[in-house]
Amino acid sequence: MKCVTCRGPAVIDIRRQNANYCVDHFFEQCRRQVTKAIDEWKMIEPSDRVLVAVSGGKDSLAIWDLLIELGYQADGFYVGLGIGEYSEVSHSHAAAFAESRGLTLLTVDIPTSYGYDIPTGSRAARRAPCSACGLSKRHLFDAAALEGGYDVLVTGHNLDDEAAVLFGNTLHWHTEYLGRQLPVLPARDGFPKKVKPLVRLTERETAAYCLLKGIDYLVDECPMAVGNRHLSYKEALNDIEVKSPGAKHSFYFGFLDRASKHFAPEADEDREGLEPCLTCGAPTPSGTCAFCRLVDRAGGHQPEPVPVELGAIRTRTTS
Ligand code: Q46
Ligand code: ZN
Ligand code: ZN
Repeated sequence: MKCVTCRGPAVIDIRRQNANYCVDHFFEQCRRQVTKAIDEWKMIEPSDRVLVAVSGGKDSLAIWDLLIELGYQADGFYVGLGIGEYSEVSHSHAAAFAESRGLTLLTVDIPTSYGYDIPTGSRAARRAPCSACGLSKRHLFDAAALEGGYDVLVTGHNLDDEAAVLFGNTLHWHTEYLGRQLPVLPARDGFPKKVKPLVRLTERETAAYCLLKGIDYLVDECPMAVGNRHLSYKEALNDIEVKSPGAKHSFYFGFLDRASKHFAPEADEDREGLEPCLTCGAPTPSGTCAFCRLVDRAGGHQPEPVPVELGAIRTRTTS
């Protein structure tokens, strides 16, 4: 197997491109794909302050590393979910990566700051763990980006993630979500700009990137992911991809090119008419936001205001 660029020994084959790469040209290929996504979708300006949502897994550490390599000024943000050993190990990977490169990792620990954890809190609130977890993370990511004055929030969603979400939303015709499934969501009142620069790379490629770069990431799946439909959609798409290399790419990018605009009006309607949450000030259709209601039902509490330099998020108040 030879590298398509230099004819040296290749370490990875990328079937959807019908190409093999040596280590250096694979790194170059990853940087090229991320740059292409950033340029094509105007994701990040060179002077932007970037906040990367970091879980300690391969995708978030790979995109943090790639953004630093590409010269962006990027801090990391980690949310402790209180999922036992899984959370402890994931935090140690995120912290070790930041330390090894002299980067800043902001951290909010939900049990410490909000008084609940995802396994018991989701049960108490009668929500599926991933639903409570996703809601908590989205709220805290947005708050951290806005309160830290960051220009853009980066998440590590890759092509497999986006194709699987698209598959699920199409299967059930969640049209209000289809209009929002874009690699860039612009900033608007109460929401930071959110971007997904890894959408041109698969999870096999982000894993290979970390392995070849010596980035130690959390390999284990979250124990709460068992039975998660998202994983079964990924498996279904992987089966299709084996028989038809490039299927995921054409499914997702074909949707962006040809279909997503048809669903945009419905998604816009969904985001209109928001007002500040009575408890935390985050945008919500009315009254108290879904996150504050979750905190309440999960038996938690709102955090005490603490200085930002201690790494926690201050409580916002409505004006
Ligand atoms: S961390 Fe949270 Fe995932 Fe675990 S509880 Fe579900 S959503 S599976 S990305
Ligand atoms: Zn090469
Ligand atoms: Zn709120």
